[in-house]
Amino acid sequence: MITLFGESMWDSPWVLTVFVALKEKALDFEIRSLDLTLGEQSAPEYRDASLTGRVPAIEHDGFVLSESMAIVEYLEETFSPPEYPPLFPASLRDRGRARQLMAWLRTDLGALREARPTTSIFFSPVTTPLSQKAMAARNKLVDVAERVLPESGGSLFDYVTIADIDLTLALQRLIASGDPVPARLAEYAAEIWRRPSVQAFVAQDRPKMH
Ligand SMILES: N[C@@H](CCC(=O)N[C@@H](CS)C(=O)NCC(=O)O)C(=O)O
Repeated sequence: MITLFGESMWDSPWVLTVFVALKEKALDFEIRSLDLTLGEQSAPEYRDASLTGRVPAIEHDGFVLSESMAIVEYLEETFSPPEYPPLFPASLRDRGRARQLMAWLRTDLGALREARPTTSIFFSPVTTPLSQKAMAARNKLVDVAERVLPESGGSLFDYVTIADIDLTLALQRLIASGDPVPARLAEYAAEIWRRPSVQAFVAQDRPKMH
């Protein structure tokens, strides 16, 4: 049995990654949504079990793990291909590249994440123009995406992987608020966003006001 610990606003990009990973693997899981505004992540029971007191975390047969990258790696190795659908690409180098992109998207582009928080995707767009710093981050994201995505279209690697989900979420930060995104990237992001696993996250009930 697997439990996903998420958050009640349903706008965490890292919960999205794990939710989609579980869906793509077609695993049964239940969801426990913590209210971060009430500090439920810091309640002793959750903090002790998760170690870090952050979401996402999963519990699998009594084992609790937080940090989205660690979780998707754990899921890939526990529910491994070919029995279960893969989350990562097949070749060693492609897997390296996928992990590189995922690590990068978690640690860089801070100005863009601040200017275009995920509330702009799941609640309401931001109308303020991008600052110089946020624009520089936007340019870097677009440049990297253009270089790693095949010009002929399609996903990052031979099939859609969890790295495509993270890259798409980053591009959605721009798309949702009408910031300029090259057509090729917008089409890619729209296609990934239409996946049932992603749409299941988008369709979750959210409080009306943020
Ligand atoms: N590096 C972590 C980031 C997790 C994270 O930032 N979680 C936020 C929600 S998006 C959180 O739990 N915030 C509450 C807190 O830190 O107290 C991951 O990839 O899982």
